[in-house]
Amino acid sequence: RYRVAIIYASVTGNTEELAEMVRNCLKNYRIYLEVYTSKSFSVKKINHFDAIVVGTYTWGNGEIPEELNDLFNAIAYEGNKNIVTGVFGTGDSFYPHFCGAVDKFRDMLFQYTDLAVTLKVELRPQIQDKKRCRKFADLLYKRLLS
Ligand code: FMN
Repeated sequence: RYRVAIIYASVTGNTEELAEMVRNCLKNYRIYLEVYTSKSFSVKKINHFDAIVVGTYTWGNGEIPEELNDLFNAIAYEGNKNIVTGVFGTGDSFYPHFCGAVDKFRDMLFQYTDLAVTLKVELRPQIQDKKRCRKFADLLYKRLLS
């Protein structure tokens, strides 16, 4: 079984809810799944996983949250093309850089890992986002198999 980690940061709970949705969808696959907040995850463990899924909100002017900087830098530094990755996030389209942190992770993960999938959600995830989460999980798993 593949080892998969979801690592997320959330202040007001939107990204946490989305992480829960993604977790529920990934449960349907034959994987070992572990869920961490950015604070509970040690970046030394990155290479213990076959896939890493990052969940992020967006701060400032399209910025990555402070508490995800270590993870961002560690993944870029390790540069492991064998690790399958995905990134999901919540944001507010009121801001000029909607889910800017997802874009920043996407560009880095594409360069340094085997990026499989991304997902952006407006604020709190809704029922209709479940379908998008299922697709997210499916694309991630398919990349693990390929
Ligand atoms: N959302 C964006 O899409 N782009 C932004 O640039 C952005 N900047 C923000 C700046 C501040 C000061 C605050 C309070 C929110 C900002 N947001 C932005 C919205 C949050 O990313 C959004 O509310 C998110 O769902 C919060 O996630 P959380 O509930 O997991 O903490």
